[in-house]
Amino acid sequence: MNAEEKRTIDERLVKVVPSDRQVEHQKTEFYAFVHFTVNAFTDREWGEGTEDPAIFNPVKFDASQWVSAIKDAGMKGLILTCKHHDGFCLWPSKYTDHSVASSPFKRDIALEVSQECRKQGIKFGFYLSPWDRNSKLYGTGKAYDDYFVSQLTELLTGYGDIFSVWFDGACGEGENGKKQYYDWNRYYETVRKYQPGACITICGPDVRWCGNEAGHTRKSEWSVVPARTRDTEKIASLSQQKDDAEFRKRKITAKDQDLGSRDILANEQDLVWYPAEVNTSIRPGWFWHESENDKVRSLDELMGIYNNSVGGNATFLLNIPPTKEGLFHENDVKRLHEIGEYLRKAFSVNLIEKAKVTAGTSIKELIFEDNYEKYWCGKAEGGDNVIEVNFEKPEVIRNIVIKENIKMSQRVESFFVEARTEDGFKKVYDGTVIGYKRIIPFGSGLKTDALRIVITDSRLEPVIAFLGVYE
Ligand code: FUL
Repeated sequence: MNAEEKRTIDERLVKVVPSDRQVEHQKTEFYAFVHFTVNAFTDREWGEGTEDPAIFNPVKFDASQWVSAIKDAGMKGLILTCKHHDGFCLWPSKYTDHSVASSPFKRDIALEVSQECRKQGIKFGFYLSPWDRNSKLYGTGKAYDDYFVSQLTELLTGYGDIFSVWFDGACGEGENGKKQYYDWNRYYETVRKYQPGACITICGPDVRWCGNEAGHTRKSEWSVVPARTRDTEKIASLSQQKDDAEFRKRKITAKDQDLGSRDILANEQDLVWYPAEVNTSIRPGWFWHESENDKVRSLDELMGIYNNSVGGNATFLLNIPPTKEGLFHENDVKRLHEIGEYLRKAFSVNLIEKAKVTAGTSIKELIFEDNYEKYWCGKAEGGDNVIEVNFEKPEVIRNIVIKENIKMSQRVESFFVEARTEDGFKKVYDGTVIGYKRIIPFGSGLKTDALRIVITDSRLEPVIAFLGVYE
């Protein structure tokens, strides 16, 4: 690719920018998934849909315990499984008896959680499984879609502002000959109508599944991707019902490693802003199992996922399953507290405050505050894009944070970081993309009195909104 071809492609790529709802969603960064249904009482991961609501009785349920614990972890949102594949509703839906209303517990869990979120300044969202193993209507086509849209509307209109509507792609193997082709567009219109600020996630146009449930992340996560990437989960959900020809010939899967490099996008006509969300559980299962109380993942592992997701141009959705009593288990609460402590310490003292920051001239004022109003814009034709940070005396650095102004697209393709040593500047990190945020951890610390961030390739001018260097 020569310089002119590159410029032509880049001009097209940087025109792709996020919607306001996508910017707000990305800023949520780290938020909780809460998987709760009859499964907590049956020790299962997928309920059958035949469970008696009488078994659902979380006697100690306390929304404030959940919300306080996730807030303590530094999370900014909560997504509740209001209906999982078993069809049991955590709210008293008018359209089915298979809900909390038929349980001895009776209370509207979705309402109590959404109200507590609002009270504590946490965004609320919900997971609503299209696959429903309880509903007699499932597999009947429009009648089921009507049912689904009615339930969706209840959740979109009765529970305040919703930041994420999470549509799951799983739908089993089309058991008992039941096949339901979801009317996705109708679902999307319903969400847009009642909650225009909500992102429609996974089987939806706003936020993309990262491709695994283990917490693995890509080295280079791009938010500008081919428009047809939006269909991969919808098509995959069909494939689970039948060996669909469209599915077999699809070229993009959520597992592909490169979704958005220049080479991949060069021949794509339609492009979209479609950022990734990394979803995984704090334990092996999505739902609570007594046998997993001692299998809560380590702080190290979870912070590794945090750094690679929030700090790798994605968001991080971490699941914490309540016990059958309706509380988060003490081992999970303890880990959430440790996460919060770690994050508060890791990102509290920004040494930039007392440094000189230059790129030719001083740019400190432009990249010190974490916002998109002030930013530093480099040069389009490489070479000169070096940000230099000088401290008065050597400092011990544990984390560097760099953010692009994503309102002007995702531009940086490659960069590296150098630190001054007794023998001059030495490379300490080799990076690819930045995007919303790049976190560069230095473990026990890097001692230096000067840093250089050298942007070696970018789509037109690199636009850096924030730089943080933390002790
Ligand atoms: C999957 C579901 O089948 C799991 O039970 C879980 O809800 C996970 C987040 O999505 O598709």
